[in-house]
Amino acid sequence: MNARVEHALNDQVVKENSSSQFYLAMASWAENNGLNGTAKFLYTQSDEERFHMLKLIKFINERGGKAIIPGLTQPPAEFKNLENVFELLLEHELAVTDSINDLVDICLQEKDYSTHNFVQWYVSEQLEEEAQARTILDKLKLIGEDKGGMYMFDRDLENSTISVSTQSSAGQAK
Ligand code: OFO
Repeated sequence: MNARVEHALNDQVVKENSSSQFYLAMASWAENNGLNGTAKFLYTQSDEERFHMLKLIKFINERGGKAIIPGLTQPPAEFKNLENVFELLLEHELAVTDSINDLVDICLQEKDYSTHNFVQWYVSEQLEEEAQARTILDKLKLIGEDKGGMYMFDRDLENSTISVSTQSSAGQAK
């Protein structure tokens, strides 16, 4: 495997790992603040990010590279409020998108078209996740301080079809 591509893929492993830990911390915070639907959604998101990491690890190893398993970084334990959680989540996703775009660029520069093809799955995933985070943030802005609205939001997120899209992408991964 091309060394520069291998290095970039391993960098992406680190990022997916940190996404998983970050969303796990958000899920735990939500659970401790009575937002069980949001917690369920974020626990699923965290699992999803771990799955993204595993998909990269397997790809690197199957292509003759060597996947490096990263250590865990301590994510924050406290968040200001739910809006702040999803603002941070969107900000994080935007940074991951930049990193995926860099990866695409490196694949093209190195003429590694099969990795380029593999990475397209992550390009679509990022589009979906950014759109999802923006939709949730818009809803939270509408709700503002309305406690009844927040109750409904949390209940809706628990039953959200958003988890359907994450399951279907997990299904593609094996
Ligand atoms: Fe890994 O999908 Fe976003 O970060």
